[in-house]
Amino acid sequence: MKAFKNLVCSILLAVSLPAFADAKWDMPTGYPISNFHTENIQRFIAEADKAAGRKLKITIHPAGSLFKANEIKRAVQGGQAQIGEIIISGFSNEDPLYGVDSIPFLATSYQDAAKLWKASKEAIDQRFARQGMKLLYTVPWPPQGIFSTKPISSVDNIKGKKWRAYNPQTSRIAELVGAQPVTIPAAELAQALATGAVEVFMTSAATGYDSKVWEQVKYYYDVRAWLPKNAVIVNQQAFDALSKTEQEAILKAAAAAEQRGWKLSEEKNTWYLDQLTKNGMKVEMPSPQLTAEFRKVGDIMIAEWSKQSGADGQQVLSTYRK
Ligand code: PCA
Repeated sequence: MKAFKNLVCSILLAVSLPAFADAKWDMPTGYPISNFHTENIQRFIAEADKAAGRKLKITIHPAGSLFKANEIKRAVQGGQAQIGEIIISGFSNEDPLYGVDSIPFLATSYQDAAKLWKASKEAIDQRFARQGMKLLYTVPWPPQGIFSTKPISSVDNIKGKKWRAYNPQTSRIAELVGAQPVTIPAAELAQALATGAVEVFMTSAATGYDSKVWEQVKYYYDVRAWLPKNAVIVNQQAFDALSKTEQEAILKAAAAAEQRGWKLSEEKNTWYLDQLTKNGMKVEMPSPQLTAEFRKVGDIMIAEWSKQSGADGQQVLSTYRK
């Protein structure tokens, strides 16, 4: 009897859902469905919908399937997608403030990344607001290291190599170390490796795992140079069109997703690193020389950023360093 009742309930629910769902949103993301960011988003969606009384139907479109990663911000701004996930630093050509979390060796631990986010949140919120969007929450990627098909003990080993970049900072690093940068979204990394278009790149163990890079790439240097953040952003008009209950449901689910996501990123990083080893990769600390050379790159980039980012940037740096 209970099973029958449940069945009737779910049929009724299934039939009645579309009629009650007063917001149907599309949510493009750039990363695969099993990535920890995407899993976190799926929980965010489920919680927001539940708290809104099943009135928010948000459909996730992962791995650049609806919009490519670099198109998502504009799609949300223009309302082609109501909500989406982006990597903030991917847009630092628009405004240097978007790139603060991707300056090498400015913030290299979860604790410092959180401190930097606290120091930069207001300025970054303002920038999205000026563009007609609202930032709902951020979650960092695990610390960024160097993946390479060949062993690397100094910057000399990287010179002239095909270097995959995912934001302006990773392109700039390539220039500074004399590699050849080519921008490739995460969703296309495995393919680029398979065709030999990429020999070396910086990213997290998470993306290394997602892209099964061990098929071509044998070395990972755990440099921990920065923790770039993804942000979930919403079109402000779409948000304003919701009822108060729905808005509150989204904000509450977003706050929970931010907390959960930061923890998940840190906890899963160890697991991701283990998977690299298990799949035959050498996971090592960088040599002292490589570390020193990359630190120099970081110093140059901090100086460049300080200049480009003006008074707001100075403010962020001084608050962060306090
Ligand atoms: N993965 C994403 C961004 C940073 C990361 O760890 C990528 O490689 O595109």
